[in-house]
Amino acid sequence: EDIAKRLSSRRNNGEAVDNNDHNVNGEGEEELRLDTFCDACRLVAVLFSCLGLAFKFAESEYVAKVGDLVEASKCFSSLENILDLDVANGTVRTPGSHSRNLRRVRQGLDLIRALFQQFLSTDGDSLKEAATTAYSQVCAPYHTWAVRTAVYAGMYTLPSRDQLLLKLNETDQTAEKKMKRYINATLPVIEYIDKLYISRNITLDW
Ligand code: 1PZ
Repeated sequence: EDIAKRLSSRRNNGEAVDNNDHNVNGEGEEELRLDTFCDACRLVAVLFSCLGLAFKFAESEYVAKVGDLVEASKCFSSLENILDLDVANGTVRTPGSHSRNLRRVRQGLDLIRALFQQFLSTDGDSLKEAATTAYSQVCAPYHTWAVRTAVYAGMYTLPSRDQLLLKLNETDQTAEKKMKRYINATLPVIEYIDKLYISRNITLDW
């Protein structure tokens, strides 16, 4: 819930990620602050504790990438700044670069968004199915064969839907409300991040 709150309170402060925003990079537009973004990203960590051992790798990957952005936030105030630096250095897609890690974190946020959407739109007690669909849509196309295989194998170890709700200390109703808030708060931010790349002629096929 906190992540939704932080992301949406930021949106209320500035118009930079408004829905029909045509010039996110235009002069006078408010940028998304990197430290604010990182604070929100860190809150996702609670979810990992519910997924079990098989997803420890996903957790350490995500935490490492957010950690790199936290480091970067000491020198760079906005998301645009880190992209501009990597564009200038030709390191946008270089493993370990801030711009690459930002893209990965964005994919993590989007994965959770897709998972929540699956969770809300399907009945039954299978979290595996919702997670598999979400992963196939959002992350699988960009992951290596080895990673994909490991993730699909790990899906068998996921808790059931009801077990997850129990661990999160939520009911169907409270979870629905919070997941919807997350989806609504995250979508414009994801779109905003994509535009940062696209407006610099960087494709998103990686
Ligand atoms: C109840 C929720 C169930 C959801 C289950 C979905 C789990 C997805 C697991 C994804 C594993 C990613 C493993 C590692 C991928 C790396 O190859 C890439 C490449 O990084 P690079 O080459 O740039 O160094 N790393 C990432 O994509 C990092 C971020 C992925 C983490 C996503 C986690 C999302 C949160 C899951 C739900 C809490």
